[in-house]
Amino acid sequence: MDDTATAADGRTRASYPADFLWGTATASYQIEGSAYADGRGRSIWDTFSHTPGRIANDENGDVACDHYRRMPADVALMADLGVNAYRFSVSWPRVVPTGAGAVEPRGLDFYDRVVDDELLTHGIAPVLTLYHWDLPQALEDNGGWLDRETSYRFAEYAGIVAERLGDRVHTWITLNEAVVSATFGYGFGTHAPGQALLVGSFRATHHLLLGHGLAVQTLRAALPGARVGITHNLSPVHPESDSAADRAAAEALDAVQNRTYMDPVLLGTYPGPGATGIPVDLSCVLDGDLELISAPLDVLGINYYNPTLVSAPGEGNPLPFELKAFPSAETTDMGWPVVPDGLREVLVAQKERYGDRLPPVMVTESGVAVPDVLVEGDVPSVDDPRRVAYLRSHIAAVGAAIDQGVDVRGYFVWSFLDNFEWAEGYRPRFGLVYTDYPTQRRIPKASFAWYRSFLGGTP
Ligand code: IFM
Repeated sequence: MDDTATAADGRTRASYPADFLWGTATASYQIEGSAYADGRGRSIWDTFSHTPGRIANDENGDVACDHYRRMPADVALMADLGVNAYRFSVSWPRVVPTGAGAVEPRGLDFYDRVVDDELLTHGIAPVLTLYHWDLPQALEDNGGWLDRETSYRFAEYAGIVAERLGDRVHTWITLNEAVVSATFGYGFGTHAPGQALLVGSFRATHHLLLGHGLAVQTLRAALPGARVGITHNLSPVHPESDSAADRAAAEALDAVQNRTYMDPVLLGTYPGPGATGIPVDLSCVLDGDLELISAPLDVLGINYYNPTLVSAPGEGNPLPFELKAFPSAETTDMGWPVVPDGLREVLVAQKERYGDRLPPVMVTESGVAVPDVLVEGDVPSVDDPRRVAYLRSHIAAVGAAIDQGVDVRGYFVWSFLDNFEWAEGYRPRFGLVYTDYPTQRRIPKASFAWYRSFLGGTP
């Protein structure tokens, strides 16, 4: 093995549990394209991205990485990478075009081919996310996640996918990052469906989590042996100083962005206005909801990108905290600080906070956007040493968390391919594989070679 194909602290793949899942991750709207193919319905991201001014350069996911048509070759490349797991999401409007009622068999056929013909044939475990933000537009037209009925439609859709793919999926993830769906989609309006309700977005938060609970119930009934979980995006929150006011601000933001999603799932409670300092209307939480939402899980997915720094609010700020720039030597193309130890910290913090209620954990996303440059030549190449360093340091952080007693079972690099980065469009490149959008060529980057080598292949 290449000497440098170790984590930053010298760990090798063999330093991690033998059955550890080493994977990579994508999401349907970000890579598939073929937005009008095979009976696929509209999603809120089709509408949003076709609304002028919403996405950088008015880009959209109509074509994206053309993965819907190139899927077998993409999975073959993934097999060459040497991963033993792949996290992808199913597009709800591809399977149930209007979100309820008629099922589109060609949509299910596609995911059946992904799982059976390609992933399992190559010995790659399918980790399937049911909802990575592409809500059918027809459901949004009836209120979207602000409407309780959407939670029930989500559970029905989960049952449809379970019936078709059930026994072959290694791990089911209900929702990806409910905090982002609710906060950016319904709170600030910078993501689809573009509603800026601020504190009123809590209805979306609750109905997303209720949808999770109902989907877990459906999956358990349909697939008694299934491994089921949810993925949250967590960020450790640091106070700017040790003052009581700054520490209180950090606790408030931690309650808003982390505990509002973790507590209901693991403890069956919301932190509430006393902890968040924000007057949330909890009237949408009905009797029995939290019991459903907190049904035991087999796995908890954690996506980590960066920590957050806050101080007490300044004059005129109505919030109980004020965001500050986190000091770091390096900032990504998303403007995020690079702080590898934050991954260890956030994993250990969950163990400390939730104890035995925390199920085994998987890092379902970890990765970095850097300004990659394609060098043409006999063999086109992309040298991305910053991504290699990022992966080495974050994989080491996972090892350190395991040393501290956290039961981590997997690590998934975000992302396999450069893809549609939501409101930022195609500029940020997160992939191990460079997507040359005009030609749809795939060019494995130096980080692909590094990960391949770490996983035991030749660089
Ligand atoms: O691209 C996104 C992904 O869809 C969800 N988690 C964060 C990634 C980077 O922003």
